[in-house]
Formats: sequence, C-alpha cells, structure tokens
Amino acid sequence: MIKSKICDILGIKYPVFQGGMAWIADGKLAAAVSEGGGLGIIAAGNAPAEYVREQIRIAKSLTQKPIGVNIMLMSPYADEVASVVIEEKVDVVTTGAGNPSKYMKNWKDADIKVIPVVASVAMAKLMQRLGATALIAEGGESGGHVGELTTIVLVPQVCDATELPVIAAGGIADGRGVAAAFMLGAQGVQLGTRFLSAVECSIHPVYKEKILKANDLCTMVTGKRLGHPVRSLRTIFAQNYSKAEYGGMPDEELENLAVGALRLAVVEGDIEKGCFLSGQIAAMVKKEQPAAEIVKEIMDEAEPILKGAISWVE
Ligand code: TUI
Repeated sequence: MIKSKICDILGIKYPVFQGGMAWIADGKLAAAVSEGGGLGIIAAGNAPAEYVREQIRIAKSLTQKPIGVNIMLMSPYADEVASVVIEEKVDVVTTGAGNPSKYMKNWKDADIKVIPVVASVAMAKLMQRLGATALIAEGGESGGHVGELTTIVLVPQVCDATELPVIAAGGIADGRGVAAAFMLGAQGVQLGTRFLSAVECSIHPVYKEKILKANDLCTMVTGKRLGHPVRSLRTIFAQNYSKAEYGGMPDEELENLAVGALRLAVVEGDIEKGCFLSGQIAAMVKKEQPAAEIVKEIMDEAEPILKGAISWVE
C-alpha cells in the first residue's frame, strides 16, 4: 500500500484529496471521500459563511474522519468563512485563487492544518515561510480557475523550492496520473473532475452525462481578458462567452454574463447559460461509482506501476 508523509500528518489512509469544487463539493461528497480514506474537502466557493457551517456539520454527522474546507479567496465572504472554519474546528483548510497570507496566523493558532493551492514557485516559498503544512501544486489542466503552468512543469519545481509535502493537482484522474505525480516528487494527489462522477456527487444529471461523454478536446479556457481564466466544458455558453470576450464586449457586461453561471450548470444543467467547470482529463472519467471506490481504485492502480518503475530499463 502506498503511504506517504501526508497520510501521517493528516491521519488519512490514502494520499488522495478531493478538490474543493465550488457549488459541487458539499458536506455529503466530502464525507464520502473521507470515509473512503481520502481527504474530503467542502468548497466554500462564493457561498455565505452560514452555508459553509451547515455543510461542515453535515459532513461531521456522516464521518468522524478528517474533513477539509476550501476557501475561494476571491469570494466576498472569504473573511467570514475564514472564521467559521476556526469556530467549527475543521481539520484542514485549503485555499484557492489567491494569496491567503492574512489568514495564516489565525488558522495556525487554531491548530488548523493549512494547505494552500499554489500556481507558482514564489507563492510556494511564501506559503512555506508563513507556516503552511503542505502545498497543493495545481497545473492548468485542472478545471475552474487556472494558473499559467502545467502540472508536469509546476510540481517538480515546487518540490525543489520547499521542504513541504506537495500534493499534485490538475490532469490526474487514474492510477497512471497518481504514479506520474509521485515520480515528479509529489506526496499526494488532488482530483476534482474524477469525483464529478461519484454517486455522492449531487450535480445535475446533464452535468454528469456531459462529463461521462466528454472527449479529449472538450474543455476550453475563458476569462483571460478580465484576469481570471477559467477552464470549463466547451458548451454553447463557453463559446458565446469567448466570442464576447474577444469581440470587444465592455468589461462590466462581460462580468455580468458569468454571474450565476456555475449555479445554472450544477443545479439546473442549463447548457446555454451554465458554466460547466471541468478539467482536461474529463474524457478519462468513464463511469459513475461511489467516491470511496474511486479513492481505492486509483491507488490500487498506481501501486504496481510505481513498484515496477521502470521495468524495461536495464
Ligand atoms: O481556485 C481554484 N479553482 C477555482 S476557484 C473557482 S470560483 C471562480 N469563479 C469565477 C472566476 C474565478 C474563480 C473555480 N475554480 N483552483 C486553485 C487555484 N489557485 N488555481 C490557481 C490558483 C492560484 C492562482 C494565483 C493560487 C494563488 C495565486 O496567487 C496569486 C496571488 O495572489 O499572488
């Protein structure tokens, strides 16, 4: 069995995190992943702090195992959510889409393990200095808000730049991806898109169907012009947004085009107005299955690959 430092640090069986996907990763999904031996993570996204508190309590009613909360730093409620995770005594906080420096001391004082997503070496070094427990190095193959670098380029550089355990994210959906991440120096992996097919993932059936039918070229990045590039499925909405973005639509109108789009995808399955966040690896998500089965399956697949690495080298 593959055990890494991060398993001991967090008290989990498998070094597998479920990504904190806004509107998607609720208490029920997170609890299912944690029960399966990984780390389930509730996404705060742009939700009010009381919603996050409720989801933490739901997760804790379903599992005794460690649970994480992902704080999306561009959220208008980020300050309040940053306090709720302390009040509710969550085990792990991950952060995304920004710099969490101003919250680090309070979280550490509350004994919360802080694992920021970093998309650059500079941010990785800063987070180590401020006392991060580990780092998630997320490449631009991922869904949602994306950085510049790919996973294969970012992970080894972050591993070299700090002494912290690194969790690789972006483009990983099966045991081969897990093995590759370990070969790059990672101590764990974070998967988002693969968990969209989990039985416990309550997205609209249209969303699940679109992921299960996706092909290799099914995602695109929009939002570069406003400085917040986001990867999603190449739907009517994404193509219209892209046309507006490059067709010279004024900034404010462009911003309004995206308002509510995540909810429309996740809750309504609306392919004309909804933004279906997805990583590039969607084509390799092949069937619906329980979250716990996903966690075990990818680690069982990775083990012989790593043991035999690389058998044909003399
Ligand atoms: O955050 C994510 N993925 C997300 S957030 C999100 S909600 C959203 N909605 C509309 C527009 C933008 C976002 C959907 N998906 N992943 C983690 C991640 N963090 N990827 C990249 C980064 C990142 C980028 C820059 C982390 C730190 C960073 O630092 C910049 C700085 O402030 O110096």
